[in-house]
Amino acid sequence: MEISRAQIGDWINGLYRATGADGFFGTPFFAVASAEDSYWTKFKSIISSSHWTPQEALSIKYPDSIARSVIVWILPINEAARKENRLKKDKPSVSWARVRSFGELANMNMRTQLCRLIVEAGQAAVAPQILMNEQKIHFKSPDFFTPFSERHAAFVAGLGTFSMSAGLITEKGVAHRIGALVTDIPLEADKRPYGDDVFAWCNSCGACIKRCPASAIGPGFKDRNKAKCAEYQMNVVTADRIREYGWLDYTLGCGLCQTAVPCEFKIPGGIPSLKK
Ligand code: B12
Ligand code: SF4
Ligand code: SF4
Repeated sequence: MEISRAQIGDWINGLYRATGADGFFGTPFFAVASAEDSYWTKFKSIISSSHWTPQEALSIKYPDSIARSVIVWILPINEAARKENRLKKDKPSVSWARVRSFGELANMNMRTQLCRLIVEAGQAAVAPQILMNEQKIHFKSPDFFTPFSERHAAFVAGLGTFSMSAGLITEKGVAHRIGALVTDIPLEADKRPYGDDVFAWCNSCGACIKRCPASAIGPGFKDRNKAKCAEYQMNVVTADRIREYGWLDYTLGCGLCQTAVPCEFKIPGGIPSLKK
């Protein structure tokens, strides 16, 4: 069976309901990047020489397959969780933290199941985030990068651009989670409506700087302090987690910079001028 783009869309929509992701997220949308896009090799110098190209990721499980496409989906965070988080000034709301902890489990199941459906239909597919978990690869201070950045994959697929807060601004805004997989299915790649402008959809309004309780965002992306953001989430947000949230083990997140900002659920208006 030849797997079409329409079939991929049907599977994503089906899994969105089957995994319970529909309890945490709005309707998903997806796009395709070519596995041969020149950005994948550029990321070896922009991010790290250890960042996987699609071929390197696919070869981990399927050494004889040729990577053709990277499928990337966006799960916009549901309005109720966004609304509740908008009111918060220090820590994430309970419903935002639920999305981070348990919505991401549904997203993990979407990654696993979509790969399984593709493999069952006779093609190869791997989800880099699952490979990283299997290999117990975790991000480390001070650079906080992993061997496959799903935000960068979404950028290459034409789904959105980076921003002052570091979040990826899509046509449905910055408050979302991402999933990605690499496959040997030859799908037509989507165009990037923003060309190569990495920060095109951020209007540099600075609202995210004011929202950040950890002072981890500055006017240029080099001013971002990932360690402050991570420490805030790991130490301050979780300090009284049983009483405030009621569950253990899973990350609670924060995301104040992704709510009550002009890019929360749309591309913000204004003229882009981010200091790079
Ligand atoms: C490590 C990590 C973190 C770390 C560090 C985050 C950070 N700021 O980099 C910590 C723990 C702090 C963190 C926090 C959060 N995270 Co996090 N995290 C990741 C993880 C696991 C890896 C990210 C990675 O490898 N990045 C690579 C580095 C290089 O990216 P970067 O430094 O941001 O990239 C910059 C440069 O490359 C620069 N750049 C410079 N030159 C060029 C040139 C070109 C051509 C390009 C394209 C870019 C570029 O642009 C980028 C933006 O400034 C991903 C999952 C994944 N596997 O992708 C999730 C992920 C990025 N996190 C996510 C989320 C939602 C969050 C939080 C909101 C927590 C929450 N859920 O409440 C916060 C938001 C923090 C923020 N301001 O963005 C989502 C992002 C979705 C979105 N809306 O953008 C992801 C994709 C998880 C997912 N699957 O959905 N996270
Ligand atoms: S709040 Fe403003 S400056 Fe920050 S990411 Fe959104 S559009 Fe860009
Ligand atoms: S997630 Fe929270 S701590 Fe991290 S940059 Fe955004 S607002 Fe700041």
